[in-house]
Amino acid sequence: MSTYETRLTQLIEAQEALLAQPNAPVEPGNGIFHRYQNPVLTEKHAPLFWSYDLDPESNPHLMERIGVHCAFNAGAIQLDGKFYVVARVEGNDRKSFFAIAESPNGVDNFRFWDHPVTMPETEVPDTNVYDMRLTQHEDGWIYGLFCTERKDPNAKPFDLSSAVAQCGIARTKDLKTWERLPDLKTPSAQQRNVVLHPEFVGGKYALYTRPQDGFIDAGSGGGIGWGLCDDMTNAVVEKESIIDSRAYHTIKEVKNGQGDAPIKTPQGWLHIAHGVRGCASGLRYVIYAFMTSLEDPSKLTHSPGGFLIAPEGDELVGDVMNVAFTNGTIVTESGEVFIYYASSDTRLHVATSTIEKLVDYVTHTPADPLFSAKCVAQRNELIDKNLAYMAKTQGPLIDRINSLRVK
Ligand code: M1P
Repeated sequence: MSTYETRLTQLIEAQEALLAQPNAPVEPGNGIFHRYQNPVLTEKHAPLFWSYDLDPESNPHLMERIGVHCAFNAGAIQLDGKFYVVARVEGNDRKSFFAIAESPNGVDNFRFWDHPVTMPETEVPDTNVYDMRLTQHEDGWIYGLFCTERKDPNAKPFDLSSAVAQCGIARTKDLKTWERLPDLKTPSAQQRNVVLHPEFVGGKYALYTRPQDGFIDAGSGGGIGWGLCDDMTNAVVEKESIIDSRAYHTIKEVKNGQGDAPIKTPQGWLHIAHGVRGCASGLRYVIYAFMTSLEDPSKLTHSPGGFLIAPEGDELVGDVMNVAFTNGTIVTESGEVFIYYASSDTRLHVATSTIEKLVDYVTHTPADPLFSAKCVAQRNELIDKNLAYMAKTQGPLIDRINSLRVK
């Protein structure tokens, strides 16, 4: 066999095995959601014909020509019973693009479509596009809101890092053909993590924003914002108000951002978001949840303390360490919730739960008391409740818990 044939056989076999690999929940989990054994999407899921020239005449060593580096932060949607994610795929050249992958069950067997998304541009070319949120709006369109990043026109001559982030907007009916609309205009210098609410509010489109002064720093901005606009074909938010603020010494001290569009539940709009804090190893990104009112989606009603999902194990390592980030969820008719989250800007995972469990979590997890002494008091309240319950209850399981205690 030639080098070409040997390598092609190895590559095909490795990819076939990866794509066919079943995924299973990791037990026992924490009762709120289940993690899964394997990521659902990685750079190795990219079709071989995206990276290799498969013609032995022009590529006798079967070398990669245009490498795919990672596949992560994905928007998500269910259409006709199938699960689709629109992933942020990054080439070896650092540029991201969008690509759709589909799965029959949402947890494994994700396969990319043959071509990435061809996203039309506005008059100002996007240097980089990423983190699309898909919203099936009641106006009949599926909107994709994403970050469009361009070089800062005011950067000093040798500053090749300063950038401006804004919200790009596109819409589609089938995920195949996309109509690009003008970028969102807001009072803020920069925007990232903008998400469209799925319903009209008072006859207007409603948007979750994330005002920020600089490309990385929220500065005087930050918090999850809220604004209304008349027309998505020329989207302008004139006034932003903050519905979920940053707070000192919490998981969202430095910045936060809405994940996917909120989920409508009988108790309120359930939001899954990300929060960022600083630490000695840099920024730490975790996923958290909160709830807003059905009557007024901009009114915070429940704010459980701490994170819902934090990066752990292999998830901690990647291109940008210590990151759990989400911009895609799918809710099935039966109330199952698929939270697509990426780890360390490298790969995509799924966590599954149900509306019932997440509402229970959001409505029964106490808020962050903000001070250590108050956290101890909060925990002691739970401990005392449990010890009282264990004292008055008998049975083999309670006996086993008791056997684990210091006597
Ligand atoms: O690198 C971590 C994340 O950083 C950005 O998120 P935020 O705007 O909250 O800082 C985004 O670039 C995101 O894609 C990335 O995962």
